[in-house]
Amino acid sequence: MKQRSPAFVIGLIASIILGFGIVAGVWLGLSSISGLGSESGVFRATRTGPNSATRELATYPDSHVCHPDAPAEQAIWVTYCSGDNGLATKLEVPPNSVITVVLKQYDSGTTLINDYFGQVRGTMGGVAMLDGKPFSNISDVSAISKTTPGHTFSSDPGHTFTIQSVPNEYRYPIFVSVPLIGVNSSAHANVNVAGNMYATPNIISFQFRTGPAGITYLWHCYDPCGDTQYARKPPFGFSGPMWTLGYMSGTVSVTNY
Ligand SMILES: [Cu+2]
Repeated sequence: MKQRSPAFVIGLIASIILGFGIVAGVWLGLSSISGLGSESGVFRATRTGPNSATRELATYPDSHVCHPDAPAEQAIWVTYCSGDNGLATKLEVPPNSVITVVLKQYDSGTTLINDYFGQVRGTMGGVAMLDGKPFSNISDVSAISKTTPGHTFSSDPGHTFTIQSVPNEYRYPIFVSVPLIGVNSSAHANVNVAGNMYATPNIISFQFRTGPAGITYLWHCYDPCGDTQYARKPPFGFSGPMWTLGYMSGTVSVTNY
């Protein structure tokens, strides 16, 4: 057997150690992705016809329902959920369709910083429905409160559901924004969702149209709801859950399925 130089042997050992390091690194990386797997669950709107689909969403004043394993700091974060249990991080909707969003809003109101987001924008008919009654601006809500016995609303939204194009995406721009009217902060917590008690949610629905497949949009909240603990003014209200995927932001992908 040919004699190898000490440098060769050292190099060989170093390569083996480096190789193990890379394998371990990749494995750890993949493990952390699988750990985040529940964070990145894709939720498709349910097809209701050749050119229509519907998606149920919910917004909660904490993350108990959709992030039951969240550490204490995140457990109090406001959250969007898909229906009553799934995460709303990555939504998918079919192309060239009318999408009906039905949203249960369990949270109380937070004053908007920018009145622009008090207006319903980009929906079909320029309106959204609040417990079955149309509104186009948060200023319409007091009149709806008067004609809805036993259910008063906050004069502020709890969140906004806003869909917009991502930077540098010039195809089929979508801008949809709906102020999600808050529940009255004095309302009784009388609804049990997965062992957590909340006030009766406001049911908010609206419709928008999608264009071609293959485009991903952002959804985001523009009500400064992010500082659940201290209710401080911005920038704190735009921190924490506001910039965390699966809490107050995510994506909407137009996909063939
Ligand atoms: Cu919000």
